[in-house]
Amino acid sequence: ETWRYAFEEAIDEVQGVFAQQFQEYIEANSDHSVQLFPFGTLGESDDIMEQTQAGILQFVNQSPGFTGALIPEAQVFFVPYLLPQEGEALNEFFRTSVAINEMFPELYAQHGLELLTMYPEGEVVMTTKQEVRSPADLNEQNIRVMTNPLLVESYRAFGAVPTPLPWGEVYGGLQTNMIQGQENPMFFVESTRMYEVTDYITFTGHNNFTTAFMANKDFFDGLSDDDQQLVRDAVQVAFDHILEYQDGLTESALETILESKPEMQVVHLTEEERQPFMEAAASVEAEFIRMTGDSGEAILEQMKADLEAVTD
Ligand code: 6CS
Repeated sequence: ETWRYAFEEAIDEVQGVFAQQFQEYIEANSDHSVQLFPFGTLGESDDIMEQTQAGILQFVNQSPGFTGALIPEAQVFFVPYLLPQEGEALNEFFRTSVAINEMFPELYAQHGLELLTMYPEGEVVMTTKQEVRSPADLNEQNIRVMTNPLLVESYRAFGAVPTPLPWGEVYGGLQTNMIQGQENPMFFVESTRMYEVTDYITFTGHNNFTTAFMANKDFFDGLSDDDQQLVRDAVQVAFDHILEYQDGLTESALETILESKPEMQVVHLTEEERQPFMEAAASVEAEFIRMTGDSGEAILEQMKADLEAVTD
């Protein structure tokens, strides 16, 4: 049997590396084959999610940045300064989190999706046309965000004019100055050449980029026990590989950017400069609870407990 698997990035970007590892494991350990559909081959992120829910695709990688409209609780990943940016504690959090490994699968299941894993894609940085040292610097700047109501709320709280757009419109939007900035992990800033159309990279420390890998639930439930185990084993192998693969990736991507564009300005906000952004985060957390009620609050509390367990 051939399984169809779409993701939101190119074949050599993080989601593509994960997908290739999954494919390799499945094909080496069974008679199944996996057909991979990188970004652009089947449409935008929302399109590949619809195709998976409809059963046209068996597997999809979609970041919570686009799942927020479908599963409001998934927006928890956009409460600023909740997750550590990178590092062993963050990896351990993804491995052990009760919120991720037990609570979220139930929510995804309500939408016909078998959540198989979530994994980090690196510290989120802002890339902008103007220097950003404070929320005041973002005033009247159109900053592109993924189509996620809470992420919109974050950038509003950060002082910007948030502009939700699908990925395919970002490079052109920066080129034509419709938007003046965006946020993404460094590897993606490099691979998609965001640095060509922005002049500043700012480490604000407000987040890590989280993504999620899932299957169509009817398809998954219909698999034999052996095939379900095969899929889970492949996910485990790909998960371990993708964490190892990303070790040092932010740094090496930044080096590549600076080789291509030495005049790119790189700003690390100081603790003091981060303060107003951290203060803005409190209102975003309150908004998350307002949007998602008891269910969201329970997830948020569990995530905090999960984080505490790995940072002690
Ligand atoms: O910003 C985005 O829309 C994209 N960013 C990453 C790192 N992966 C996929 C997503 O579409």
